[in-house]
Amino acid sequence: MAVQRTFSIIKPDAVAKNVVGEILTRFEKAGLKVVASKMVHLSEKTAGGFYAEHSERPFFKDLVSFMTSGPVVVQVLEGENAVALNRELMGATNPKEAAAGTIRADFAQTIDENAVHGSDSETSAAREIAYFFAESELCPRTR
Ligand code: IDP
Repeated sequence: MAVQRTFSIIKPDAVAKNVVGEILTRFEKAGLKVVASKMVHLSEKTAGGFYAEHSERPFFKDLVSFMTSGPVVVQVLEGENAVALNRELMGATNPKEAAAGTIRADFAQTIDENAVHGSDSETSAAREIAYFFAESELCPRTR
């Protein structure tokens, strides 16, 4: 399996709970390397644009409102099979259905405030990384 990059957001609920470090530790312990990271407070326009594919869904307004309710930490994770590995570490979208030991099972309670986002494919990852980071902000970890 080739080395991949994926995009991850630690959402406002997890930032407010002060578990940014614990979540990043899970990525690192699983072998994913952080190759870019920053804290941002999303505007409505940025959050709405990021979740544009959900714009017709009934939960869209609440999703944008939640994602702009406080700062998030966005990062690019690199490693073998990074897209699927990150999704596995995150757990199911609904924390109530997330497997024990996953980030959402341990740090989230509800589907609308579910601690983390992770790209669902390599194509989404490339689009999402470019949405938040300039190429010059990505630091290859070759050592
Ligand atoms: P994912 O984050 O696991 O990839 P998506 O289906 O892409 O899940 O949905 C994006 C985000 O929209 C979810 O993480 C969640 O915050 C929110 N969301 C998805 N489905 C619902 C729902 O049925 N009610 C409320 N919020 C939802």
